[in-house]
Amino acid sequence: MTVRITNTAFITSVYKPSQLPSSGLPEVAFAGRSNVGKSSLLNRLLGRHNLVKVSSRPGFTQSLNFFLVNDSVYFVDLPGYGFAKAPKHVQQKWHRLVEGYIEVRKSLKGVVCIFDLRRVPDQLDLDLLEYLHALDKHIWLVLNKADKISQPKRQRQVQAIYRRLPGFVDKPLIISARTGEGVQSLLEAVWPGIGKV
Ligand SMILES: Nc1nc2c(ncn2[C@@H]2O[C@H](COP(=O)(O)OP(=O)(O)O)[C@@H](O)[C@H]2O)c(=O)[nH]1
Ligand SMILES: [Mg+2]
Repeated sequence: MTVRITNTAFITSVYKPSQLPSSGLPEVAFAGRSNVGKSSLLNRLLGRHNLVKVSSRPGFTQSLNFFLVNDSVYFVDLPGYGFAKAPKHVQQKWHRLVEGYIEVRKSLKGVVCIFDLRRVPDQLDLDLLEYLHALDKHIWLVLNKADKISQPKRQRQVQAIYRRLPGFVDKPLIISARTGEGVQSLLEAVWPGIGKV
């Protein structure tokens, strides 16, 4: 199945759960550590450079950004987690906002979790996967920045990451938001899980 994104539009930014738009459409959220390439991936998926702002203050942007895709699905950009320099109140706000969305949103079909192919997942990454699994949300795991690793090293790194992943996670897709590698495969993995096109 070839999935083609024909139109996209920015809909709204949500700063607290009470601002969530009413939704009759299925949603897919995108989660990742600050700097993992979430905005770059979304821009590439949506085929629009800079539709999703690349933040100059990583870890401080605390909003859910809703994009309407093909008039049928919302892609929701979640604020990045794990930015060490973010003050405690910012981290608490992250939890309130993200959990207040994920835990109540019936139309949220699943979450694309973006990890860095060069890093072995740590406890914070694993906590995210466990949290989503406990809430019965589908997880599509992708390993980004593949272009930064030479082919011979890749397989070893992929194995090291696999070993850390819980059994409920499907085989991750290897992608590069920079070169576009794997991005169409991600779209085609996600689409059937959303419902109608
Ligand atoms: N080499 C490489 N760099 C990337 C890739 N994806 C993102 N980046 C870079 O990583 C940095 C953070 O990207 P950004 O999309 O802002 O990350 P976010 O904080 O997760 O939204 C930027 O300098 C991007 O250009 C990728 O696949 N390969
Ligand atoms: Mg970003």
